[in-house]
Amino acid sequence: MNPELEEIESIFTSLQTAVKAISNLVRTSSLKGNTGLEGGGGAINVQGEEQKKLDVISNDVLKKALRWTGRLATIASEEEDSPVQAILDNRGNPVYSGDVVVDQEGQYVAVFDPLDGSSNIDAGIPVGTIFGIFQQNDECEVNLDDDESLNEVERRCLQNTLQPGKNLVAAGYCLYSSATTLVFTLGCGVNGFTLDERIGEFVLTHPRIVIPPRGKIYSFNEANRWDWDEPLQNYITDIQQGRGDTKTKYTSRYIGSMVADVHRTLLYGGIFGYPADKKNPDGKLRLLYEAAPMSFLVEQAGGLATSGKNRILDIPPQQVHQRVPCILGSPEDVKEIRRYYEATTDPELIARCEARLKGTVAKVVPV
Ligand code: FDP
Repeated sequence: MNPELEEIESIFTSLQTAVKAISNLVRTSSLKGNTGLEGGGGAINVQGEEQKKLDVISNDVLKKALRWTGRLATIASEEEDSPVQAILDNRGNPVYSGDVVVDQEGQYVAVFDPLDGSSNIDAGIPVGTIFGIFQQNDECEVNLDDDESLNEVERRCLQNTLQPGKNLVAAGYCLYSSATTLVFTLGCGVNGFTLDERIGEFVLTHPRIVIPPRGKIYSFNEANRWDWDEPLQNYITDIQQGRGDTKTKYTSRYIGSMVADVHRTLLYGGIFGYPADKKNPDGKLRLLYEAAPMSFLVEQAGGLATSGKNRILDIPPQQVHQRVPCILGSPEDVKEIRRYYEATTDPELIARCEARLKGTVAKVVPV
């Protein structure tokens, strides 16, 4: 481990505690009545999506576990409207923003999707937790000048949070499936640990994960095919018909839970994506706490991650819940698909990609 990162050990200890608890909640949700929608369907998160009971519970579990690590300055989550931070009042007592207690002296920023793929949960399909950790960054280049509605704490909070994925110091996921598997990187390779339920501890089972250089599986929601950008439509047609670089026909696997689809891609190789489509020109996945941490991890395992024309890790987020098209996987497969995007002459697609990289794609909304 990078010696400078020893300090995040306490964050990882808390994360492990949280994902063990979430694993148990997922396994027992039917038995304990934790299936279904929060508030009988009345609970909607900031992105207008219905929240499952387990979305809300998992978010609470993570927040509670990360509280008092003494290392975190800010936390952002899919289930929080805005990043939360603690400040000290003039007597030195913590004043809480949201209901998260974090340390003013904390050096790190945690971003997470507590229960990714939760629309699958009641059918017992694998789901996961995604997380990323940044170092605090007050030098962030996000333009907040014209946003008078933000107070000083909110401004600082947002500046700390809105960092491109290349600034991540750690990232990973926990997959709740036939086994509970924690896969993470501290910026020098990727390791995977399986929860040994007999002793309640994670055991190193997948040391130094390296993604196969080339795969034969593609993983996209093909129902959206006719609304995708043309380069992607052409690429998928070619690999289906054995007209791609390998001259072999690819096969398709799509679970519809990002963590599960990425985990398979990491181990078996191939390509996973949630691209742009006509209705969603920025795709569906969230840049800050889904696409960026997963891209960081995949790159650390020797893979690549792109939004089509741009490296995901270079894209500066402008909003906490900003979406981004995301295609990642084996390096040879991603290089091949990138060629299709690079050859495009579609002015609208080119403009979209350029704007995203410049950080002009979305305006910061008041938190
Ligand atoms: P979910 O909505 O169930 O939380 O990020 C959201 C996500 O799942 C990903 O895990 C998954 O890859 C994707 O959405 C699936 O979306 P589609 O149902 O549109 O394929």
